[in-house]
This record gives sequence, C-alpha cells and structure tokens, in this order.
Amino acid sequence: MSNQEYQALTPATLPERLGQVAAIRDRLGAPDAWRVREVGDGNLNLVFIIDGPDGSVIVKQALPYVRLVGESWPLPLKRAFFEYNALVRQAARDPGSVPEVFHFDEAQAIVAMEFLTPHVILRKSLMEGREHDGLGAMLGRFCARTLFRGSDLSMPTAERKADLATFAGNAELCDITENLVFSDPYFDAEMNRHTPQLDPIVAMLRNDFDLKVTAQHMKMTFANNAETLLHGDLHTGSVMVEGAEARVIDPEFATYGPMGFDIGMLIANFLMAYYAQPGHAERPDARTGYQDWILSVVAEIWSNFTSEFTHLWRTERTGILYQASLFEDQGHALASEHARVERLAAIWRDTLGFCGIEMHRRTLGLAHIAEYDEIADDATRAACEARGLMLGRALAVGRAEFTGMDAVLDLARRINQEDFV
Ligand code: SR1
Ligand code: MG
Repeated sequence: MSNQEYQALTPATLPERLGQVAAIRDRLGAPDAWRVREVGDGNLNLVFIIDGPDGSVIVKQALPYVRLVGESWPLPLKRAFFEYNALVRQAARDPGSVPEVFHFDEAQAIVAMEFLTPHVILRKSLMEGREHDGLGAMLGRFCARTLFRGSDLSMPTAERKADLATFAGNAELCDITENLVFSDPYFDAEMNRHTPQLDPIVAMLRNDFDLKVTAQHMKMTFANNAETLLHGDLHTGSVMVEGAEARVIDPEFATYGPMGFDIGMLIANFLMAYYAQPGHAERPDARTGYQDWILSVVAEIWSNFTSEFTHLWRTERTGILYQASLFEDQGHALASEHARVERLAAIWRDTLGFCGIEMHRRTLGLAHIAEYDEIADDATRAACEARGLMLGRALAVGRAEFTGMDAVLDLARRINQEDFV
C-alpha cells in the first residue's frame, strides 16, 4: 500500500486497503467482517473506527487540505509523519500518556492506533459537567515529562539538534498557528468570526496597542524559542477521558517551541470551559460547583507541572544546560535551585501570555470551541465569551505581574461575576 499514490480512504475501501496490514488485521480479525465508520469531527483529518470480530482500531488519515475550510486551503500530508513521530517520543517520555501506535504509512498519511473506549473527548465531558479524578495531575505531569525530556535540559544535544531539524519541516502547521493564533484575532482577518454582541469589545481589543504588541511578543517567542518538542495543539479537544483515565492525542502540530506554549494553551481551554458553564447549566447556578472543579484542575496542572519539573531537574538533568558538573559537583546545589526557580518563573510568564492569546483566538478567529459555539442563545454566549476575552487580555498583557496561580484564579472568579456585554 505504501508504494501506491496517496488516496483518501472511505469506509467502503478501507477493509480492502488495510486488510493485509498484519499489525491491524491481527488486532481486528478477518477484514470481510470489519465494520468501518468515519467519525472525524476535527478541523483537519479523516478518522475511522474499525470494529472487527477480535477488537477495534482507530485509523487517522491526513487529507491534502484543511477539512474545516475545504480544498481551497491545501495542507501537506507530511503532518501525519510529524504526528507519528511526536506520538513515539511522547510515549517514551511519559509512558501510558498517549494511544499506542500499531502502524504508520507515510505515503498514505495513515496512523493506525489504539481505540480508546469508552473514552470521550474531554471538551465534550466538560460541557456535560463531568469531573475526572486526577486529571490535572496527569496533564501537569505530561507537560513536565514531555517538555523537560524533549529539551536541552535532558537530551543529548546532537540528538536534540537533529530532531529540531526534522520537526522544522512541519512549517505549514506552524504557519497556521502563527497566523490563526497570534495575528488574525487582532485585525479583521478574512476567516475570522465572532458573536455579534461582542462587537464593542472586539473593537476595543483590536485598538489596544499593549495587547497587539504582547501578541507579537508571544508570536516571536513561539517562532524563535525552540526550547523543546511541543505537542503544539494541546487543548481539551486533544485529550480523551474515561473516569480517572486520560490520554493525550493529535500532536500533528508538533514543533520545537517554548514550554509555556503547551501549558498556556491547555490552561486557556479549561478557563474558557469555566466561563462557558452558564450556557450549559441545567438551571441557573447549577454549574457553580463544577466551575470550582474546573479551576481546581487548572491549579493542579500548574502545581503538578512545577513539582514534576523540579523532580526531573534534580534527578535527570543530563543535557547541556545547567550541568550538574557546574553546580552540584561544585557544592553549588543552592545555585542550581536558584536557576530552576528562575527557569520556572520564565515558563510561568510565557504560560500566561500564551494562555491569554489562546482565549482570544478561540473567540475571535477561525477555530472556535464547542463549549462556546454550542450555546444557542447569542446573548448568553456573548456574556460567557466576553469574560474569557477580558481575562485573556489581563493575563497576556499582565503576564509579568501575576505572583502565582491563586492570583490568576482569583481574577478569573472576579471576572465571572461581571457583565461586559
Ligand atoms: C485550520 S486548523 C484550525 C485549528 O485547528 C487545530 O486544532 C489547531 O488548533 C488549529 O489552529
Ligand atoms: Mg487536532
């Protein structure tokens, strides 16, 4: 199959095209008994569930264009290569955190992997008001392990530099992030959309010089600070959950970038889910307890990120940065701790900057979030979105002023009590 020219799969052609791939067939049983459904509802790809007599498998295939927009926006198939390679690295750096990959076909842009069932996309679960024990801890550790172990704090530097060169090829997906996240929300870009009641706030944000400059500072950090291998699109639609089990999926935007990008994007999506709750509440105030839980997850993500990062700093600092030979081996462990605290402070500032910008682009740009979009009433949706926009502005522009997560969550709660539209 890999020697054939690329062809998009369909439920009808899939058994014939993948039926002879041992890694898939062995898990499913005879192809003539496979039942295939296309279930992709993301922005970019085809996703199939294959149910066979012996089990189920997910098959993801890149399309040569952006699914959300259509063939007018071509997008290279090589993103499947980056997704596959990121999954392999994440599995090694944080075992059990991502689905197991069974088969990769570069020419057909196919990744076949473990079907997680009865898991659902976290975003859906957050709209339904479900709590998941240990979620913040898992996600905070995932960030610490993948970001630390993919950096020059840990990796042999020649290996990291070669990997950096490999992932530099994911330029088209970086280009999507660079434009859709950091630039388009701040002017009247063609593909933007927003809830009409937000017009006055949108005008205010687009005329806010501090915010525009901040967005470009964050874009520069994203584009130029190749600190580690990022997931690159770590939002609540890239996490699957079932009870206390969580897995991270979809790293096709993987690239080398600043640690705060993944953490900031992740936290932003929880904060928007927090503001969206009144739009999904069964009755007024029915979701206030749930909103508290969402904020507790945000706190856990950051606290578990810092504690795991600290653990790795003390036990796995094997790269070229802050070498033990310069610090601990000289009796200067205290200086190493000082350096660690300064590094975490820099990651914290980046995290808040990226968090604020992500909150803007999911409300003003092309790619929105279901938590907001599925609020049918325009006025309710606008009220929820406006709070997110205001918090986003405060976090991004004021990123150097926040002393810790308590201050961020206090502000989130205060803004939740206000009306901006
Ligand atoms: C055109 S792609 C739009 C968005 O979908 C992906 O999930 C990324 O977040 C991207 O920015
Ligand atoms: Mg995705």
